[in-house]
Amino acid sequence: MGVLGIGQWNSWNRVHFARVAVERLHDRASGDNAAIVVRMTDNGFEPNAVTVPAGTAVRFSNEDGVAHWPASAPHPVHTDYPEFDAKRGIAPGESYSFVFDKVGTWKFHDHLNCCSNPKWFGTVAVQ
Ligand SMILES: [Cu+2]
Repeated sequence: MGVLGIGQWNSWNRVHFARVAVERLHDRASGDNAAIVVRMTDNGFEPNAVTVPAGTAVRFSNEDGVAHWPASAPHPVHTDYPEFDAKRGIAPGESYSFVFDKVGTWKFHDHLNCCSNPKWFGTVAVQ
């Protein structure tokens, strides 16, 4: 039918919310007060679009096997929001946090894997 049974949905939900809880615990443990986590995995940025209030830290967490470099549009100059630029590749297991103070919709990309694959693009909407 293409529609998830309630059992499957509950199971997905449990896994999803457990993961969010673990990320929040990790933030507290590491002293990083990021409220929002964007994971960098083999699937690209997950999620690839987030909406946050101004003043929110977003943590780009590298859970992939190779380095990634989040930076604002446009490639290669990153002038839309120059401060939003990791300025280096973030190694596997490391993360880059940035506090978004400027209201707007900020496109970003992985500077090291730009720009043929859509999975390495995303947006942060700051309200
Ligand atoms: Cu770039």
